[in-house]
Amino acid sequence: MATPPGRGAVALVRVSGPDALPLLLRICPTLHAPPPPRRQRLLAIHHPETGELLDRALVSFFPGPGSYTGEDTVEVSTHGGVLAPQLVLDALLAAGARPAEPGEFTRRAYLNGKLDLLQAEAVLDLIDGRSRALHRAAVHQMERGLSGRIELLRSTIVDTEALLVYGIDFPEEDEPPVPPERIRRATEGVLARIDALLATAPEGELLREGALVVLAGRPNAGKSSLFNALLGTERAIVTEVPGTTRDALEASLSIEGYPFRLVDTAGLRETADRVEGIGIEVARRYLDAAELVVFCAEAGRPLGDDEREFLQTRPAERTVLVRTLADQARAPGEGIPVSALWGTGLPELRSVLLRAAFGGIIGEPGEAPLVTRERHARALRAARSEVAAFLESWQGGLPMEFAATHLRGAASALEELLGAITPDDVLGQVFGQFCVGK
Ligand SMILES: Nc1nc2c(ncn2[C@@H]2O[C@H](COP(=O)(O)OP(=O)(O)OP(=O)(O)O)[C@@H](O)[C@H]2O)c(=O)[nH]1
Ligand SMILES: [Mg+2]
Repeated sequence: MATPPGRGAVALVRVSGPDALPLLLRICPTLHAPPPPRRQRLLAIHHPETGELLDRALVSFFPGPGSYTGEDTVEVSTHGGVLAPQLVLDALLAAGARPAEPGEFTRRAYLNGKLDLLQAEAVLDLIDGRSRALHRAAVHQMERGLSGRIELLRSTIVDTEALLVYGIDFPEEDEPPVPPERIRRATEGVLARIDALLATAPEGELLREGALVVLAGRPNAGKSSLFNALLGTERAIVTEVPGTTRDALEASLSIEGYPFRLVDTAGLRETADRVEGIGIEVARRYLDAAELVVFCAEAGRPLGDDEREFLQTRPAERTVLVRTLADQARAPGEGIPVSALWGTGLPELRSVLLRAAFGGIIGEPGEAPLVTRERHARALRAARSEVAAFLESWQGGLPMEFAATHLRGAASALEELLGAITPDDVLGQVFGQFCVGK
């Protein structure tokens, strides 16, 4: 089943494999010959054993290898809802099909060379992504943006290796066939390009989960009001009673298409109240995990010792001081003045958060490839350390044969990234995240 269950105009059931066409013929008794490829036909679908009419559906046949999976594929667009698609699926199973595993269609496409592993992951991001920024990165990656870069790096490394091996095989040549300068330049260029890709990894990976932004400060500082103002809805309870928020509240927020997870927390103070104390513990755990902390202090009053200490113990580049209730103060003091009541200062705060969380990659997606998964970063780091090890042993005068093995190591790390040689458990991990039917 390629579409989610539930009420809808149409649902799509797909079959892939060498028996796709015979199975179709079994559930469409009015069809006596293969239908013309890649054309839709309206056909009656019957149960192969009982003969019961189940639906009238649009059916198309995609012969391999020109299909998504590279195999013969049949698509049946039934009426939507719960029953029609399920009964058509049951009919196909009765005719001899078996249910697909999660991600099996894309896995087969990958195994049949229709896309590489980076593209397969991009398909997953396109389906699961909730932010425009991740969508742009996924579309770019599906068009082989990252794959192209990785292939270029790999071929530079393999070419360099070939030059060295040539030198090893024909040592008696007077003229050294490989100018050392050329090797040095090529490998240093590879290092620089790997570093540029790796530099996008921390922010690229945030595109998937969203950057965790935690609102913190004393009770009554206006955290919940700011939370609501940023979200544009009255999610959190706001009162003039200090200690109103007890539990942490989390919500998704998009700033110019970049994903954030915004968290409102209990005000920080010494308390004898057991419930409030637990809430403050929860707040501290969020603070430890936060990408960014927005520290709220009312405008127009000097910061207290507790507040100064908080600010001093946190990394400055990941902490934003805002002065809340700015509509009530003439001189707000250090920090970004905001008024949740009037909405003033919110555009400035949004833009500071956007730059702090995604500054390194803003404007990049669509043009430059991004590293969006830990798997990619790991492979790139492995390739980088092999290339660095090569340079070191080569310049240190170690035997060529020995130095060259590092280049082989770097090339295979990149091949694994593309999925050219990939252990089964990696494949299981990648495709296990897919929904059934993709
Ligand atoms: N005038 C004005 N009042 C505000 C503003 N923001 C919050 N307040 C008031 O300040 C009081 C406290 O606001 P909350 O948002 O509940 O503060 P909090 O930091 O979440 O408080 P706790 O949950 O107790 O930690 C409420 O009476 C709000 O109406 C603002 O921008 N302007
Ligand atoms: Mg609150």
